[in-house]
Amino acid sequence: MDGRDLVRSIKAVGSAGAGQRLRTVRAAWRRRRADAAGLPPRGAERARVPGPVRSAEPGPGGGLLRFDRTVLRVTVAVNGAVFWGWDGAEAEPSYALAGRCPEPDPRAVLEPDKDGGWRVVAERVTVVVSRHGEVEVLTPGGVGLRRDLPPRWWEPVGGGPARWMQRSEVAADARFFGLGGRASGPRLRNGTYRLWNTDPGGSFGPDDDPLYITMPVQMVVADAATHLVFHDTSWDGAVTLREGEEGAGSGHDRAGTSELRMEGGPLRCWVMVGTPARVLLTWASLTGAPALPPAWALGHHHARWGLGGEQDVRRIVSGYLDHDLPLDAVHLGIDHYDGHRVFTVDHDRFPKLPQLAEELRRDGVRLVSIVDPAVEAAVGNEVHDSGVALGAFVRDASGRPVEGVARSGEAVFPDFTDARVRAWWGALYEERLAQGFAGFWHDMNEPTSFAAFGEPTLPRSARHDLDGRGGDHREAHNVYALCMARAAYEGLRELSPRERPFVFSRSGWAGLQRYGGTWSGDVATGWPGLRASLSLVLGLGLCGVPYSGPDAGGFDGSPSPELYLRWLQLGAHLPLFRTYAGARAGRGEPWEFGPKVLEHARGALVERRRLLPYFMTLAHLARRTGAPYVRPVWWGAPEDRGLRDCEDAFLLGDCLLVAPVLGPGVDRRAVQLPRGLWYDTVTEQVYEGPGQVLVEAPLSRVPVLARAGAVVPVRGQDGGLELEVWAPARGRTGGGLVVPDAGDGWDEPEIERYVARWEGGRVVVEREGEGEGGVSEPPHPVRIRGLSGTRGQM
Ligand code: NBV
Repeated sequence: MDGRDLVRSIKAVGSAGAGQRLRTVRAAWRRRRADAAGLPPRGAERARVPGPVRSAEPGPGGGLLRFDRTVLRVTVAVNGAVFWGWDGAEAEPSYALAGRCPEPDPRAVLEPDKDGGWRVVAERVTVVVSRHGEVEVLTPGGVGLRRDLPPRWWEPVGGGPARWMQRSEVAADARFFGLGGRASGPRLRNGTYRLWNTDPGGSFGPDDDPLYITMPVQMVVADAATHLVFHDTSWDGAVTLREGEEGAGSGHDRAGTSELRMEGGPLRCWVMVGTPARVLLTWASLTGAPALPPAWALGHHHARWGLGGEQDVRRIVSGYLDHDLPLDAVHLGIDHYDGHRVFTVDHDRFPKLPQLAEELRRDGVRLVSIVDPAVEAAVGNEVHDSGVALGAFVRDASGRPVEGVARSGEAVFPDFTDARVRAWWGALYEERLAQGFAGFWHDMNEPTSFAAFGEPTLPRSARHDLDGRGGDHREAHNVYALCMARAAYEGLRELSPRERPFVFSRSGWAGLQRYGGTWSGDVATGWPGLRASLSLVLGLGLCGVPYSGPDAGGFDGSPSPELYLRWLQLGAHLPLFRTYAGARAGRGEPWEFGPKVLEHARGALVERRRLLPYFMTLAHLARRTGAPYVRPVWWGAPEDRGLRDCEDAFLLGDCLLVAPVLGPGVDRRAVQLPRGLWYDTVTEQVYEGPGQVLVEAPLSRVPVLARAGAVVPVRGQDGGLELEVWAPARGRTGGGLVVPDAGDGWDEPEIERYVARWEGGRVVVEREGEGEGGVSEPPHPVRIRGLSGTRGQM
């Protein structure tokens, strides 16, 4: 075990009682024994490289290249993405892909290239394979974006999965993003990033890596183009990144490098090229559209570990009402379970949960339930017994259910990679719906099993169904939570067909967005934690998971009033907006931090409610286009290198730029602006980008700037939809999309398109595509802002 594992286990187990501690010692031994018996030792290995190419076999969208010691399949799909798989690997089966793999592009043809190599020329990308198996991806204009050197394999002499390594080079100016949720980003610095979903145990800060969601998805942003590369294998691995260096005109640039080492699994990858928006559109067409949350899930949530009981929930809700603070959901954690057992209720403390849920719903507040995958291993526990009858739990190599440890004690773990188990588990949410819960918070699903030493998860030798293929935990681990989310999503679709499922999950993998979102997990209370929580949201969005947000206030401590407020102000501008109170902290309610914080927190909460139609529009656009709500400031101008390195601000959709305060004692801050005119949404001062400007950031708010010409749908005083339109620059037009949403259900709303332009001395806003001349009066009240035109300090 490495030092980090030890620290993790001590942190995770530290607070437990003597009985639990003993269980974790026993479980750690069991785990070790299971792996010793169930996993053959690695032994001697044979190294292999492709060798020279021998022949080519053109096929739809590309073809097969036969090398001395391997076969390479290259295919360009109709969505413009390129797939290649070594050793003949095909794109399916895959846990990342949504449904069927896209058809090959019939126009893309394999043809001979120079020096005995081959190439496939397609509309958006050219792929060149050298005769020794180097694979290069170029823009249609012929600029190189990525060069993969011939891969290497190490095969156990006695048979078994081969380890492999793929080294790639990217442009000297390229920057790396993604790899799932990383706390030190969003720009990924030089270093090694492990690909193994991990509960850091206790809380984490910017230096902790890996965390709950890892995925072999890199977004690489360079002057020539942006590309996303996905190595479709769920095995344990690590990526070492090194940014390149430019030789300042000397012509001696050093390329950036990425070196991926995997413990097993197919060596196959997808690459998509274009603008960031185009790349994520292609990615979403491959891995699935992000699930649409119900409107209430875009409101304000409050969670507390250590809830007393129903009275405590009522106290929280009336606290919000009495202080005139918007609240949309309260989350019940493991302490509402009976003895920490999933799908149960502690009836002493929550005697009438369905009634409570009903009452709260009348006040517009939903209840969200935590759901842990671990099932107490006790005969008489209904979930356990029905699971045993089905053979639902993960087994060891000798066929016995693997016993780990969870809060409830000794526990077994459903094998979500088995379709029958997913159906059984999904049906269990009926009990939750009957209790009145409207949403689901998946926790501990890396999966975490407490252990006194070693990794706090299942043994690597544990057997999984892997949808009929059969395999072990080395392959199933990283997709465990993804499959759990699928089970919940599909179960809820059946149980409650008229409602949009609301599921968010601590762990996950590529494709998680199909079923729901995620949150920061146990981010450490402190300013570094606040910064880390923004990094996670940005990075996950670039990997195709657009719905996430931090636990405002942090997981493990009592934030200072200032930190709490700044975190809340950040959260108010992120998709999942949840305040959180840890087990040993205060209650994390806005009125706990004094009258000044209360007043400013109210400002942030009210503003979030006002922006709800905008968030809903962004949710619809994410579903249709894969574009995250929260985007790095370089989103529309990835070639602007100054923006590429900016990590302390973000774009919220096309209209707003949010510059959160990430440190103490701040009352103004520098903001890196993309090109164009931007209005401070409070003072209406106007700034011109590109460039850096200084804006006011008093304790009462974080700076939010609106792009000139933006049409922002907001909630008016009467609750109806209004258009807040920011005057376009003189001589220019503006506009935007609005998606009016019914709040829940599956009716497809019509997308409204608006255009804003100057007519004489006034700004006119029209709806496009309707009425005479193809335009009509907007069906919503319009408020024009930014007419004063005062120039801000540059
Ligand atoms: O359910 C308790 C906590 C939860 O509040 C938190 O959000 C999770 O990330 N949970 C972790 C379990 C912690 C067990 C040590």
